[in-house]
Amino acid sequence: MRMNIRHERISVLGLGAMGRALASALLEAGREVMVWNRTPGKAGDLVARGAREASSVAEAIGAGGLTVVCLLDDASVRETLAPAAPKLAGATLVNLTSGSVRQARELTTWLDEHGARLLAGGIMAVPPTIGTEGAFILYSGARDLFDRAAPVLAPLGRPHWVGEDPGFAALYDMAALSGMYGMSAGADHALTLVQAEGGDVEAFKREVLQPWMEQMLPFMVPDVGVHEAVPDEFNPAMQATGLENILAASGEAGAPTELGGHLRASLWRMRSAIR
Ligand code: FVH
Repeated sequence: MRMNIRHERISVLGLGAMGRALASALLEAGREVMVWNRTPGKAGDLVARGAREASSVAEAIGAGGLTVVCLLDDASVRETLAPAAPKLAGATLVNLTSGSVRQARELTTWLDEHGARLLAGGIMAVPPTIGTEGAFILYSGARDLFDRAAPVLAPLGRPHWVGEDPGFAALYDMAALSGMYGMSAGADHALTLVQAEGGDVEAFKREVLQPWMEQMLPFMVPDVGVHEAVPDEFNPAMQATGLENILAASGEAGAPTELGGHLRASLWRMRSAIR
């Protein structure tokens, strides 16, 4: 059984945009890197920089260190690992493929049945920011595993453990993405509204929207559904009325009005609850 993580050695399964960025950052940090990708021909520059290319998944997993998995989705992870199942005993896998809470828990169980351990992950970065100061990676799973793996993985981005439950990295990853997409949707709606009324979209974006969003970020109400957590300065009636104004202005301009639907319901619910 390979129970010790050899800190200098790491395999990366998957050489898409993210897998290549991960392998590159690990090489940069002086790790001994082995790579594998379903479609050959993507390892060229990494090999030129010192990576070794595995001819099979089993070879990459058997190389002796951590195996980072970064594929398209859970189905591709299962498809990739299944043929190597007999070789999994004693291996430690770090799955940085995006997926759901249930998928992370089920993968942990499946690996456990094959004598392998999983540290589940969620990447809070994009390929060009891997290894840069702002990048961080969520991990969940056994704390001892995280403590041993974190120094090996640190060159990818600040390691941040979010709990023993293997599903929690996926949970926080998805929730954070939801917040990001909400902001993007809000920004997109704002620009649509300005454009619909003939405003200068570029100037609005640069001079108003961006500084406004930056100023407001620290004041975002984390969960408008949790009534006990409503801060004093957050008056739900005022917020709900403000949102109604935005929706009315959008309707007048012919811009979409669906965006605030979920928030509108939450705000009015909150208003009734604290009346
Ligand atoms: N790129 C990003 O900005 C985000 C940032 C946050 C985290 N995500 C997640 O990272 C996973 C990989 O994303 P990616 O950007 O590397 O994705 P692609 O460039 O499309 O590469 C996909 C790799 O997956 C391989 N693959 C696909 N299907 C299979 C399969 N059935 N069996 C084996 N491998 C498979 C693919 O191989 P190939 O097509 O070259 O043969 C690529 O290596 C992802 O979960 C993001 O959500 C990235």
